[in-house]
This record gives sequence, C-alpha cells and structure tokens, in this order.
Amino acid sequence: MADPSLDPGTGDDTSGVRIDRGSTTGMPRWVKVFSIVALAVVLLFVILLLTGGGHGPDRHRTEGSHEAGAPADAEQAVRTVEVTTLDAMIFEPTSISISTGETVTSEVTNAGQAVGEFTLGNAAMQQEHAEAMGHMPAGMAHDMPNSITLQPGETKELTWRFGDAATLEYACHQPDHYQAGMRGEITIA
Ligand SMILES: [Cu+2]
Repeated sequence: MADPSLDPGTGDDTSGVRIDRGSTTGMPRWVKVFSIVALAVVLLFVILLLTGGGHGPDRHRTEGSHEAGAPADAEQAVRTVEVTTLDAMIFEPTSISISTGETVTSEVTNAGQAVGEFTLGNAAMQQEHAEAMGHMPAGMAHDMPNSITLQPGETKELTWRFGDAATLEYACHQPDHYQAGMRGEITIA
C-alpha cells in the first residue's frame, strides 16, 4: 500500500518535476540562448566601441598627419626653431620656413603670464584642436601629438617631421586667442 501509493506519488512528483524541468529547460533554453547571444552581442559591441574609440582618433590623426607631416622623436630633428608665446596673443616669430621632409624641433617658451599653447598643423587639424578645446575649461591642457600647452615661463619642445610642400599653421587655442590672431604660418618648400 505504502509502496504503490508512494510510487505513484513519487511518479507524480517526478513527472511533475519532469514537466517542470521540461518547461523550465524548454523556456529558459530559449531565454538562455537569447540572453547569451544578446550578452555576446553587447560585449562585442562594447569591445568594438572601446577598440574603435582608441583607433578612431589615431586613424584621424594619421590621415591629418599624412599631408601635414607627423610627430617625430627629438633625436631625429635636424634643427631647432625657437618660438615664444606672448600675452599680446602673438607668436614670435610670426612665420617659419621649413624644407620638405625636414624634421624640426620647435622649442616653445611662454614669455607671458597667461597659459600659452602651440598647436601645429593644417587648417583641419587646427579646427579639430579648437573643437576639442571648446569642450574644456580655460587653461586646461589637451594632449595631442601636435600640440603643447605652456604655463607662464615654461619651455617645451615639439618635434615634427614635415612632409610635402604645404602651408601649415602654429596656433594657440586658448579661449579666443586663435580668433584674436594668435597664429603663425609655416611654409614648407
Ligand atoms: Cu594664446
């Protein structure tokens, strides 16, 4: 009595469990598969975003550098050009001449009381830097391979390998300085 009653009971329980298992395994399998796929897609997307975020600006810089030259090691420089930033929102000198393919170190000194900046590049690179600066508080440094920020009295160097004949600029993108004319011309010929 006990055995048969137990057996069906157990059988019911087992079948109940089986049904539960069947339903839990069946439904969650879909859910699990979808969850895993969704998670994988999200992870892949995040990885792509992170990788893309790292590569995007680099690729952009490389494109810009291709026509405008590229950063170089200081040891590769064949000469040094001294540039001074002044509070009058001007550079001294106001223009530099460079030979095509020449690697030059710009030794920039901030002779003023305001934060100075020396950003090298073509119009597109200047625009790019100006936009980046626009998202930052005044006086903040923005690290880019074509730009140095100088505190009052500070001297820093930027070595650049210039490319083909072109006209580039060096400019200061501290708020309103570029608009005020704080820029110089680099003639590569
Ligand atoms: Cu300036």
